[in-house]
Amino acid sequence: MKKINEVVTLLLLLSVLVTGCGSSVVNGKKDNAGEGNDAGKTITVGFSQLGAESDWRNTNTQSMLDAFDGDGYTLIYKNGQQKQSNQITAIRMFIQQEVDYIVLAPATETGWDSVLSEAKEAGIPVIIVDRRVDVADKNLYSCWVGSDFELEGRKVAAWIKAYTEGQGIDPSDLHIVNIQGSLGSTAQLGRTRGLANAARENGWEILAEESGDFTETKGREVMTSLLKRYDNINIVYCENDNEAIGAIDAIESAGKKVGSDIKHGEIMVVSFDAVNEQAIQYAREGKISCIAECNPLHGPRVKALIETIEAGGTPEKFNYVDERIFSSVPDVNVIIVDGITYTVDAPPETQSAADASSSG
Ligand code: GYE
Repeated sequence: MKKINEVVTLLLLLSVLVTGCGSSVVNGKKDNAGEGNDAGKTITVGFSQLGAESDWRNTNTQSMLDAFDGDGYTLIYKNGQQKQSNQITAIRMFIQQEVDYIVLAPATETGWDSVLSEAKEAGIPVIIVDRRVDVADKNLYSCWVGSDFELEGRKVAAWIKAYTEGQGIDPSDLHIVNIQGSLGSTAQLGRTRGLANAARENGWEILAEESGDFTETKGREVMTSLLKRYDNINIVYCENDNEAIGAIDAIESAGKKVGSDIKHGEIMVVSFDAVNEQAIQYAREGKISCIAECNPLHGPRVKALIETIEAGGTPEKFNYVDERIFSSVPDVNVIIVDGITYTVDAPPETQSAADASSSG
């Protein structure tokens, strides 16, 4: 019996040693001790992604997987399938697994107080990525990185204003429908606010605001029903590219033409993201008149934040990404928002060109 016990102890010891050594080699790559990690330490990151609703989202997921592939990191990825309850379950699982960091890309802003308190009690730092969380105690998370969604909306609104003024179109002749993103998400709230405020200030008519849930299918469905309800729509503000692709399909199927010549009956489509290749192509052709870029490549940014914390630093609480605005309509070269001038760029030639020049 004593002998068996000794063998078991030896085996246990061996397995601990093997796992210990394994921590310096993850996914076949050497641990990168020079970049903020302690030599030989594997950092485990639990990433709760909200879903896979759009091309933006899939590119964002890939960026995270790539950034944490090797170099002393292990990433546990969980797809929330568009449900906050799944994300809450994932976070509780990460807490049980005693991960080193939790990265959360939240579906909606509200409803995170309890689970983030649990993470805090467990001493696990939380980094929020993309959309935001609205929690009473901001200390429940370390920091956030993402886009200024309201600014994106204001940029598109500024472009609409500059373009239509240049065309001599009376503001009261703008009849806009807003195909919104998933309701309650920061991207929806900001983009909707950006348009709604501009419409009020300029005297544009917003005929309807309806959610297309950031998907092509819903975008098509919502646009089809809006075209039946209103016969004077001349601007369609889609809160992402996938919705825009669906909406364009619906407009063309109804026998109408998309484009910027709204004085001659075309229906103008504007959008957000510039990630989906089809949408960028539509922007080159003028089927989408203007796209505000929303940059999904947050993997390396999240990694840099973790490295700052690992090195004993405190990252900035809110980290914004710089973004551009694209149009192939020649009339508007610059827009001004809050006294800042943004040049309006030609849509990128390829998706990789868009990624390559996206820094910030
Ligand atoms: O614009 C949309 C995605 O939160 C910025 O979510 C993100 C938005 C993005 O589904 O395509």
